[in-house]
Amino acid sequence: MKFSVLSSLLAAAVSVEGHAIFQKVSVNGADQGSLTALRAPNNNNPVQDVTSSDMICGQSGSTSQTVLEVKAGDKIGAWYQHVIGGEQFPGDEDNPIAKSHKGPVMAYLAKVDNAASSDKAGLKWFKIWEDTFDTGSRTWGVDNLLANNGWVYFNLPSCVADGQYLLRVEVLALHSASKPGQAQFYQSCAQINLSGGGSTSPSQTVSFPGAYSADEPAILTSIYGSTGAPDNDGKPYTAPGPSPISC
Ligand SMILES: *[C@@H]1O[C@H](CO)[C@@H](O)[C@H](O)[C@H]1NC(C)=O
Ligand SMILES: [Cu+2]
Repeated sequence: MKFSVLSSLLAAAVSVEGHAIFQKVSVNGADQGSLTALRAPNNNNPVQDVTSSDMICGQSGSTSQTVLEVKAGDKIGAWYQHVIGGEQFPGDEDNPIAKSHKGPVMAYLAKVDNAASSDKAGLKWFKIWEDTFDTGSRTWGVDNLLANNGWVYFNLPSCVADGQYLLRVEVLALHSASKPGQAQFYQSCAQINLSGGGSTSPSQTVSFPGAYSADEPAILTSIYGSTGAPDNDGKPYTAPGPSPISC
């Protein structure tokens, strides 16, 4: 029947687009509300060109006027969901992100003059946290995001200098990454004003775009082991970009 062929094609088309958007922040468990303090894309399509300026905070979408007041060491939550608001439809199995989308989750900071208005281009980024791949349990950062209903948690470093920053949180989905240009990057930036910090201004920084290359082993890679499972064959995985700073 033509109709059932068409509907199964449509179902397949929807299921391969199990993308996601970082759309909400929490500070020490306090949910700040949809898109508050965020520069976020307004659709859930991934960035796949590592040379694109969309690598910074995602495709251009909304920019909040809010800057969050945070303290060094605060526990930050970044909430990913399939579309803005959560599920695309009731019972959406690709919420918060399609289960196929294995890969690391990372967080970076860049100092800015004014978190609400400074240009996102030309900043000096340093990594503060990453959740990559655990060889023991064979689970990815994205598996922890899935287990927490889309929330990713990390602490702000205790030692960085006070001031305003963009906080970039990134999911790198590697399910199709064995082909060039098929790794999927999902990121937004939160606007923060940090106080109670230390004196560290990391000197080793990277640029976005620029930090990543399309053909580096962290990005052009097959995560499927000999059984076909997305378990990196039990081998360690090193995320792209620098190592997180330590305080
Ligand atoms: C950032 O936080 C500091 C310390 O609380 C405060 O003095 C300053 O006014 C804040 N800056 C902005 C732009 O909110
Ligand atoms: Cu996707």
